[in-house]
Amino acid sequence: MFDNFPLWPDRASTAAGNVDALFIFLLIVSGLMTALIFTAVVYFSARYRRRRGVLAEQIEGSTPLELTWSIIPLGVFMVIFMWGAIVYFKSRTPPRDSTEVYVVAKQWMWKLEHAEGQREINELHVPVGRDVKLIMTSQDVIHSFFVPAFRMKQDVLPGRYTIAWFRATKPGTYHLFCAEYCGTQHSGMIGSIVVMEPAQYESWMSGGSTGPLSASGEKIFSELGCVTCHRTDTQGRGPNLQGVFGKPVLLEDGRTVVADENYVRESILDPGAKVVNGFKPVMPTFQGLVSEEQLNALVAYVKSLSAAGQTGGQTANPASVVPASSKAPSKGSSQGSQVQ
Ligand code: HEC
Ligand SMILES: [Cu+2]
Repeated sequence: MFDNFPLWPDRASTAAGNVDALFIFLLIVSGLMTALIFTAVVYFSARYRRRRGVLAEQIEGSTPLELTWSIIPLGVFMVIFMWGAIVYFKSRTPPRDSTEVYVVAKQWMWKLEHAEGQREINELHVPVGRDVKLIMTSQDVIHSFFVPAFRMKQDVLPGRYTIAWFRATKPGTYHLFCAEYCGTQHSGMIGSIVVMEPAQYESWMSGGSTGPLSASGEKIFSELGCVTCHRTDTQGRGPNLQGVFGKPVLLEDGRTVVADENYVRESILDPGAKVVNGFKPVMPTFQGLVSEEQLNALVAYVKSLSAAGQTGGQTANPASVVPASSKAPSKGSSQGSQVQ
């Protein structure tokens, strides 16, 4: 009977079960509360209805009663809060070593670019069981990347990166929607996520790549003259970018920031916003000179300069919800020369 009327979308990611469990819990708690209130309303209206000759008794309050109805809800709300926070932080923190996909949204399509080089439009192929990190930005207005089967929805904003991630658990084809009204053809801004068995995915991957994104980034890096200042020794006018990504950077004004995707992006578009300690603010802005795709390639390239040995790139703070501090990579070489 419910074949054409599913109560839930497919559960096809590791997050789906967690989100649903919390949702069902909220439903049960609200349902019980509603039932309790309704029963009380009906019972009290019968039991204490107005009767001839009976005067209402004045009650001065009851400490035990008030404590009870304060403490029990507090407990319930703390459970909801903790549970919600756990599910939220899990969904906000891409695991290290995720496969990376750059997403550029525009009216009215999704452009997807795998770090390995494959480009797709309105379709994203991913393997089952692998963590996939999405590094997303918009070329025009605000969009939102929504995959109901993964219980994943993240706004995609112009001028910055937002991060999302998922691990698909079931092969299949799932809907991708834009969930933020973005103009007349918003409803047509749809696509699909194709989840494949690893072997199938490998053979899909081997077809038609133009080489890794970081390689195109390297090309742009020399074409735009970044190499003249950012050399691989200490003689350049700008910092050596090797090992910078994912590490804390000490700034001129004494602040320390983690070099995540948004930091690299800002360094290119608005170099004066965060000046690296010990350097002059001589870097020109590249605002208007690079497309979103080129920016993604440059970010991928800068990231690849830190990838040797270990992937340093997985520490970006999604949507800047967590202060950077202790999340910085902790292994051996993390104390770069720019850190005190
Ligand atoms: C005229 C020299 C010059 C050019 C050209 C230049 N930069 Fe820079 N860059 C600098 C300097 C100086 C700094 C450090 C001061 C600052 O943060 O503004 C810097 C900082 C950076 C940072 C932050 C580095 C860190 O250690 O935190 C990144 C990333 C960066 N540049 C990328 C680029 C890219 C990509 C290009 C090419 C599109 C480029 N730069 C072109 C001089 C340059
Ligand atoms: Cu949209």
